[in-house]
Amino acid sequence: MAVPTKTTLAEIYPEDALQAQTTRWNKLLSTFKDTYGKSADFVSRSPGRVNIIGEHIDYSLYEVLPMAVTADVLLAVSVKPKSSGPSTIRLTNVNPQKFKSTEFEVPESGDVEIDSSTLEWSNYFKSGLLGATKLLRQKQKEFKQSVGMDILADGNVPSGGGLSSSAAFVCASSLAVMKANGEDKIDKKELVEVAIVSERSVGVNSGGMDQAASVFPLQGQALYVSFVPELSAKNVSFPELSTPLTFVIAQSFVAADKHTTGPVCYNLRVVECTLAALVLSKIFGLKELPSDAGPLGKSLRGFHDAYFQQKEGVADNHSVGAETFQQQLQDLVAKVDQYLPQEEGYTREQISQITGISIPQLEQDYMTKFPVRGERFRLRQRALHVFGEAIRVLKFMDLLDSPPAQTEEDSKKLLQDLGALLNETQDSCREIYECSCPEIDELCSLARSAGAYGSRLTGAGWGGCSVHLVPSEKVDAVKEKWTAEYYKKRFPDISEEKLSEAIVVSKPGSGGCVFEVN
Ligand code: NG1
Ligand code: MG
Repeated sequence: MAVPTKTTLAEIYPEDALQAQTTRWNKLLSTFKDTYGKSADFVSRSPGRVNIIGEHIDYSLYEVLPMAVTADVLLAVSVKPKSSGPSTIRLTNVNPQKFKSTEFEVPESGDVEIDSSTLEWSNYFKSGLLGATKLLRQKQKEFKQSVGMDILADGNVPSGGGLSSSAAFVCASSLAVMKANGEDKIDKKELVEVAIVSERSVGVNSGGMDQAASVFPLQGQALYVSFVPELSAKNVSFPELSTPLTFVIAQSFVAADKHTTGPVCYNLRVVECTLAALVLSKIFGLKELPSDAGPLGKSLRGFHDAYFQQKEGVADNHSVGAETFQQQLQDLVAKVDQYLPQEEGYTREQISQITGISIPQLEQDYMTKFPVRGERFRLRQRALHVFGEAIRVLKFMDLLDSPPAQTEEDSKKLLQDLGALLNETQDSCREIYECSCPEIDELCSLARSAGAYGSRLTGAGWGGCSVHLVPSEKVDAVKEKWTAEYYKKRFPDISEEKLSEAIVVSKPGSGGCVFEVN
């Protein structure tokens, strides 16, 4: 399916957001004119996302269930005529104090260089450019380098806030470059794949959920994303209930900057999961694990499928039914419990001994491109979380599929069951994946005490955002509780404006698009 081209804002945003968005877009287009002395040709747009369930399992290639939010990145673009020699890209932001204007040349080779040791907002554009350039080479025989572009960016997804501002920016960038270079029908799947790989060139060993959630969704629906046997996505409707399903998102205002914390947080988790897969395959005597589409080429899902194919005689584990798959996961939880007993983690020496791979080789293959720091790798805990979380996603999907609730009581029961799964995810993230933080834990307990059915961190964690399933009649009570006991206590000088940004009641939004300016 192709990324849609839209011509009115009503096709992009829900009704209650239209007025504010119209003001924002008008300002973007008029600032573009003031900055560059001409009109923009088009705007590429890609939203942030909130993950409903399936945390830290995308890079292990298990299914996840995010949804797009209304907040997004807009890139207003004017395309320069094709010329010989290097082409120039000018990049400015509606918030020039925070995001400095830059200008750079695309060399004739087409490949810009990215210095991933610095945290530069233009790096995210460059990574999108790099990815799109590769794709354009496949599509257009003669293609070498992108045309020049003048760009004005406006993003309102909070950065470091767990709503995936980075993926929104990278997707909007790749989309802008594709469109500027003459591609009018851009395949959604190709764009997502390009954006996933692109984001890794900024130094984060990203899964793939965020980019999928930024591109695929249709207005009003969540997105079930699968990574094997290949990337695919299914739009998911929420059941109609007498008390509508409402997700409330609350910022912790603890910035979780993956760029600096990567070696001990996000990237370390990716390595731990990969090492767990290697160790488990060795313990169970599997033949070489297949190289898969995961960030480090080997994954827990790869181990999972190989185990049942090689040991239990399943012909193709990708085609077993949901029920069998859930049983397999239960089985794997029990196996991890038995065969990976070390609570204190595994040293490099121990991992090397079990796998028969030398330490330098392990470091070279799994810890060099994205450096990590850590003496012990908590394989037991990480694998338990991943298999357990994959089970919760399946249970959540089952509940969404269950027959329509007949009575008020049925509705309530469904919401409670969904909420209980979210709470279990939070417990697992806090206790065994160790990716929560005291502030998020506090937001969750406050919400539950004010009537939320389920509360948890969303996104990478260690700060950022939280998501809560709240019955609509309790939304105000939950908001009041947070305001009084979290925001005003921790940030006594917080402005009303900041407070209004802190809490968002979000309906599922629509994915990326191109908007033609006429
Ligand atoms: P955030 O930090 O919210 O963008 C990250 C990863 C996801 C996924 C989640 C955890 C990137 C771009 N995104 O999300 O792929 O692994 O953490 O579920 O790295
Ligand atoms: Mg991100």
